[in-house]
Amino acid sequence: MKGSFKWGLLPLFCAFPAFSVAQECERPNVVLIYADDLGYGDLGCYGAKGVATPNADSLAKGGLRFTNAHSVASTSTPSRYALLTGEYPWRKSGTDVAAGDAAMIISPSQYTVADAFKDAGYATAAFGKWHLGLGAESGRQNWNKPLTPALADIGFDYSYIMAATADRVPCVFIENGQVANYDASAPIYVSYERNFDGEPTGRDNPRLLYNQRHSHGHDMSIVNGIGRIGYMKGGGNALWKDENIADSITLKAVDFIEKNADVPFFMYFATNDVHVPRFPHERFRGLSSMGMRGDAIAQFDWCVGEIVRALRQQGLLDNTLIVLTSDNGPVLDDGYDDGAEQLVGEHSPMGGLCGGKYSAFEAGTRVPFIVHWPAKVKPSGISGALVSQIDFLEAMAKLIGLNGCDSLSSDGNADELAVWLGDSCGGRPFAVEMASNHTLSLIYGDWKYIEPKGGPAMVPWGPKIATGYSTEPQLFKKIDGEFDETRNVAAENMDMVEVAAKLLDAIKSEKSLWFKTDF
Ligand code: NG6
Ligand code: CA
Repeated sequence: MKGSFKWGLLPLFCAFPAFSVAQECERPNVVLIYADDLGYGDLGCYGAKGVATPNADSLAKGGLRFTNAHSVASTSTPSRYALLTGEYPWRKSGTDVAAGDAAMIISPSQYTVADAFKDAGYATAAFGKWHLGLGAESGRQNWNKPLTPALADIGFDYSYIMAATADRVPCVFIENGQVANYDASAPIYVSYERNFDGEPTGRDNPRLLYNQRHSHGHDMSIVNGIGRIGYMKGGGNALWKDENIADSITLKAVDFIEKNADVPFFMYFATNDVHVPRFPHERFRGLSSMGMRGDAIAQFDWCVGEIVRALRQQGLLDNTLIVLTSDNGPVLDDGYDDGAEQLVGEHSPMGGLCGGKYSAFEAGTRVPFIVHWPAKVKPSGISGALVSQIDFLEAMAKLIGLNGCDSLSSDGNADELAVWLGDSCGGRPFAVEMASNHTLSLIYGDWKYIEPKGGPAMVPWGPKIATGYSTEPQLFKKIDGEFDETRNVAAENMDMVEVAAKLLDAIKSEKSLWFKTDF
């Protein structure tokens, strides 16, 4: 049985008694703009150098910008899983970075944020990067037929997505569970085990990599002159061109906004930018001083601008809640020779923090987080409150008048909505994050604890990123408002290590702990 939310006392109205009657009558649209690998320092309003992001900056100027917001993991699949379900990814096996032929990771019986919006009468849609699997059985999908289960089974009325990532096959868009623009003359076959006879690979045919060469991995099938992870055959006219991905998903999203202007809607808009392969459209080339990675940030910002423009054109901007954030922290060389390392210059994608994508250190999960809703959220706000994407489902359910979880307990907390909207500056007492080897970190007040688990000090397969892994407990203290992750103070503060370890154990063992403990 799928879980559901109980209706609040005023199901048709917003859950805020402070609202004016006019606002109560009209629940907001919700647009989640979910960037990929966009670092804490990658937007102008977070101090970016070498690239301008006027559209994201103007959302920050017109809304509330958070400086201590976290994704739930430092890689994509687990972060997305947590955001959509409200459950920590480490509670469920199979939520690590998914292959392009992974079966659907969120079970149709699980309650998702899309289900919540649907229950509240919203139109729902997902665009762009999915990376949470499709179909019933890994590696057994027939890509030439409708795939089930797909996004319609977890609450999305409409979807136009990439099955996994741009660097993983199959390199086609999936619209409502079927390959978009399907080309019957080129049936699609996918394998993550072996190549198909006669198909070139990046490993054996480097001269066919005319658009971008790999630096590590990404040497299997070649699509659009770029090597990928995994093998595929066919696709024909349905194959995407990397330089058009941002345009394709944005056009579909704008179309959705226009078609649903008269009903409340929830839109999950997950960009490929700024994930690898970074191959922005020609018109963005050279807009930054940082080569492809910076230009991909400019392209991301263009997408933001187009969505805002469409909302404004439809007269919807005032009563649309936009949340702009990222699935995990940044990486420079993530497997392609795109000049990211060489051209980064003065820019700090990590915003000066330690670590990056994959890491247990702060830059792994500290992400940009901007909330914009002119009808409700005051402009030009900056909040240092500790917030986490784990609360998205609960906060959204509260926003739309669903009140309390019926049959599922969640790791999120609905009351955080007040923080997200700037009505409270409290924030979470703690946040838990997962690094790529499943090391958990706990932020608790002025302390950050990284549990002892062990692992290499640097990401071992290519990216030059410190992992934060250790066999010893690590404890970092906030100094001048920021954790000093260069100095492990565990030995001098064993009492605090004990408190943090105990709290983390308690969180691991009980979902509803939040409601039972007085922090
Ligand atoms: C890694 C890929 C990397 C990226 C990452 C997932 C290699 C060598 N590296 O395995 O390029 O795809 O997985 O990134 O294959 S995420 O943002 O979707 O989690
Ligand atoms: Ca990512």
